[in-house]
Amino acid sequence: MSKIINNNLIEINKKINFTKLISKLSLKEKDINYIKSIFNIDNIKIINIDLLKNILNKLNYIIIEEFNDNIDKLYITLKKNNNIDYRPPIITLIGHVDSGKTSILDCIELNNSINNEVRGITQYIRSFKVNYSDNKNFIFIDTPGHESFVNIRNNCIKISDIIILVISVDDILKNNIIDKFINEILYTNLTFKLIIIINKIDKINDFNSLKFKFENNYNSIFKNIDINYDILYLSAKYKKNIDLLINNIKSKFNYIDLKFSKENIAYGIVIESYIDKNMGPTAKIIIKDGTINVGDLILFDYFFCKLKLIIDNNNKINSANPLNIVKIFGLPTLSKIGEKIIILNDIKKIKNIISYRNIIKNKNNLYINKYNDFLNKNKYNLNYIIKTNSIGINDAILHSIKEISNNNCNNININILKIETGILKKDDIYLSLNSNSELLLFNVKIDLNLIKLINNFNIKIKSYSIIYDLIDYIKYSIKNILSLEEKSNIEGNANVIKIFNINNSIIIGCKLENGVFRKKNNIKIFRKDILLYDGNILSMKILKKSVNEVNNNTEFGISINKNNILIKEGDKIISFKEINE
Ligand SMILES: Nc1nc2c(ncn2[C@@H]2O[C@H](COP(=O)(O)OP(=O)(O)OP(=O)(O)O)[C@@H](O)[C@H]2O)c(=O)[nH]1
Ligand SMILES: [Mg+2]
Repeated sequence: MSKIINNNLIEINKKINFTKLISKLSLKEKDINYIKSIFNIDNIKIINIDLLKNILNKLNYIIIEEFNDNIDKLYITLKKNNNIDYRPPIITLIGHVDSGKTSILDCIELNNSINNEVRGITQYIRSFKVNYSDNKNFIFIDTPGHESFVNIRNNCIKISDIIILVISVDDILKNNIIDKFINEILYTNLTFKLIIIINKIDKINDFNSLKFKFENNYNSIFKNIDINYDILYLSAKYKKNIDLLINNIKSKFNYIDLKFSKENIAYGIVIESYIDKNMGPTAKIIIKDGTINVGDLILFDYFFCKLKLIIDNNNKINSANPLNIVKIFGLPTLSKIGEKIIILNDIKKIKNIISYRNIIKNKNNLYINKYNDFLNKNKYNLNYIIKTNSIGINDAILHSIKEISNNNCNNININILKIETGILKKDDIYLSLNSNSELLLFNVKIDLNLIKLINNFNIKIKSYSIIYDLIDYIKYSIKNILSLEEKSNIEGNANVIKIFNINNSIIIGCKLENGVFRKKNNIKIFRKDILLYDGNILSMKILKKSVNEVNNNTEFGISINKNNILIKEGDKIISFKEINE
């Protein structure tokens, strides 16, 4: 159903009842007559979207059909001038982990930024502008190769004029890897020029046979999808054929639409997002059209701000256009990488759009929550609170976790209670305690004051500087639970609700959640994936009566002979059939 969100924001479906629409919009008689005369419609009730769009555009209404495409549509609707200036092309390098993307860009940028990265893995987007003497400027974007960063990569691909797919000689016959990246490109952008780089040619002796193998393989694929591309053979290590690459890029200038107008409504994309020590939430942006000025109102996905400061290469500037990559300040919160931004100096319009987006988001969240409730029954929960130093990392982590959840865990819930960029706070520790969650830190330091708190509460906390290690840890935790389930004939699981330490034994008050507990069972006691106890049950009682078996969600007590002070309320006990049974 189409609906009017408010007076000038309309959510429309495929067909819309025109009479109803204009009555709801309370258009003036003269406007209705105008519409009818222009579009030659008289008695029409249902009109199609395209016609409606034309009509409403003429009346200065904003039409939002698809949530994700708003900015594009707004831009097209509001764009005024024909493009007259030239902007630098945006060139994005994509390719498998370790194919050499960063090394190639290092050769181009001539500063060895690879040394600044932990183990040389790109975990953030890097973008920079190169000026050549013949006034041909390029904007390069380096993307990470790991699967987790697919969303960020897609956002970069979307705005690129030239895409460089880097393939290492080690991977040239790994069709699954190459296909994956080709698909990523093809599904997200259809108006780009493609360059394929085979990198690390210094590693092979028989160059001709390599060339033959690769080209034979991939010519056939590209023939079917009707895409032009050039293949260049490089060695970033020995800086071989870098000039060939630059010339190849320059040769493509004439075939790309690089025009923009400084007068147009400005729109662009967030390429980096982080918290600046002095200025707070900050975004690095690439502008695709128009001019942004200090004081402009800039719309992000769910918030807007007045631009306080624009910095280009450490210099304060008052306005920027597609010739600059700039940092902007004054944001109330962090934006997502890849988020599209638009300058709309109309606070009413901006608020309308944000409220519309929130309506849609809440609607979606409601469904997601319901779905999660449905899925959550009888499952193991792995709860995490994640703090990072970059919003791009958050996206990548969430993406990976989604993949893991889809593929690996039948009855394990990975619950991310919070994923946030910023320092570790007391609140995070309390949340971890109350929700039985593990704290995962990515490039976030722990303040000395908090260490005592963490130790006191026995909070499980892990620090990472490599995203893949963090993801591997989550995978490992899942594997632990799965392997337990598969191998060990689980009979039941219970929660620890109270602990009594008596002499040399420990009595654990439990509540059975699923299955049965038998006195002869072996049990394992876990806190998340950490094994605290593995052994047998000494005695089992319901109230004061000894029993051999417990079932039906009963509360019961067991004693074990080890005074394990680690066990506490909230831990999980799993009972297993005896091995020789
Ligand atoms: N032999 C050889 N090694 C290279 C070449 N180019 C890069 N390498 C090495 O390959 C490794 C990975 O290079 P990177 O440039 O970090 O690869 P990347 O594609 O940016 O990797 P991610 O950012 O993780 O996706 C490093 O150890 C480089 O020194 C080359 O032309 N020849
Ligand atoms: Mg890299």
